Amino acid sequence: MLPRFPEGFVWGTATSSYQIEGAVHEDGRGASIWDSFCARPGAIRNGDTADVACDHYHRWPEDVALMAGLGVNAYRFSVAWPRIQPEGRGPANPKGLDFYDRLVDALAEHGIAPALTLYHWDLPQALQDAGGWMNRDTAHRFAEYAGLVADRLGDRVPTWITLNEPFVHMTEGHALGVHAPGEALLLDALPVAHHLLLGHGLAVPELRGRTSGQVLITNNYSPVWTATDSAADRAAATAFDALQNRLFTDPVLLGRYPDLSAYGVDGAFPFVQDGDMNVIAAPLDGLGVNYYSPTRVAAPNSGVQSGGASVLSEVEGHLDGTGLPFEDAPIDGYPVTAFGWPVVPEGLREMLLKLRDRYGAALPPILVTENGCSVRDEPGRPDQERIDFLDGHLRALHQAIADGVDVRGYFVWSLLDNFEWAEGYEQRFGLVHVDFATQRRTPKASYHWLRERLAEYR
Ligand code: PNW
Repeated sequence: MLPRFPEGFVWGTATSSYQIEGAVHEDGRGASIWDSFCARPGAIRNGDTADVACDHYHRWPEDVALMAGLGVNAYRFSVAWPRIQPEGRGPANPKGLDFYDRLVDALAEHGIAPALTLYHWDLPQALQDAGGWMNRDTAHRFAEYAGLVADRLGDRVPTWITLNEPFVHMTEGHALGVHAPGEALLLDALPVAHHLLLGHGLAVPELRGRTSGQVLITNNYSPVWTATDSAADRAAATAFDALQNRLFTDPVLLGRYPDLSAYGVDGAFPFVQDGDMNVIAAPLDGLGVNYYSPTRVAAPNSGVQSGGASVLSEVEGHLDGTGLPFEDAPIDGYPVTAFGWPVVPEGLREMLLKLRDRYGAALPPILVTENGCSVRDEPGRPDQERIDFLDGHLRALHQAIADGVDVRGYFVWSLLDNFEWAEGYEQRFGLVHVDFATQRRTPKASYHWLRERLAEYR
């Protein structure tokens, strides 16, 4: 039996538009950068695309019923910007809004509170053609889009998340080129970080004017461990921590960029204009925390074997010779997921305590907006690994709450097996199995386990 969580705790599952919806040509949806990226030969494992994905665009009533059966009281999903503004600008496409309108109402009928993410990486291709997030104008386009969505749904959505994991979007999409839009700019991608943050900051007042819901940003966090206690390895860990855990949080909570001098960046960013940092630091009602695993780093050229679990290890080959001030180091002694990510439940508690210690009174209440693991899909393989993962992380989370961290909710990534970006359909994160040939959904053992746990709270 799990320890008891506070009264009113938010329990949910999470998904994102591009990973589940499919129906990429329907009801006036425009192209997104992920449609283009998937069409690049070799970009996605097995040549998979998300043209159909989980066909959630048509099967959403069944998916809502699955959540109702699970007993969650919240659902985190994202809106596909190209459904709302097919060209990334101009008036809203009513059919695009209608889809989310119906979804939100159906959720309400089952007592499931929507947590709406405005941007989970699916930029309209038309905006990419105009420079994408390298172009400052995209930040203004994002704020306009946020207003259009809130015009329609502001009265019924209690939780708004501006951006999902801008760190991964910047790094994998714009610095390393393994995600859409497939740009490999390395540190020259820094303007992307600023324009994403500016878009977030500009969107906040647009939302405030149209909803009384809470407004958050979601970042992915990873406690950074140092390979050894040497001064060089500790410096490497500090440098990576600034990138992974601070670049998208310090500006939002403290109104300034972290020290990036280890990267040869002096902080006089030419792309920062007067007043930007005030816009970016608009007060928030909460912070979304996605947690998967810790990262272990060493000083560059220390010859350590890769094998950690992070943006870093996933793209290790891309880092050779880049002159970055850190190197990925393996984390041994823990079970690993199908992705190869080590399972370190206490890392969630460690990260939450670090956030509290680092930001103190500037840290708003936390929602854990993603946590979960991929398990190999083998006939007869029990889903015990996911059960153990969730059980361990929920215990660590409970401990962090007992330590005094103000955590208000927890969302499992993910409701369904889905399109796992560059990994295609091979990595299965779902509580519910999806047979992509037939679209048949089958709840896994972890779904039933979580349903029983949630029933204990009712
Ligand atoms: C998140 N890392 O991405 C995303 O928000 C989801 O869309 C995704 O499906 C999920 O996690 C599982 O991957 C991440 O390398 C991508 O540390 C990479 C990392 C972490 C999160």
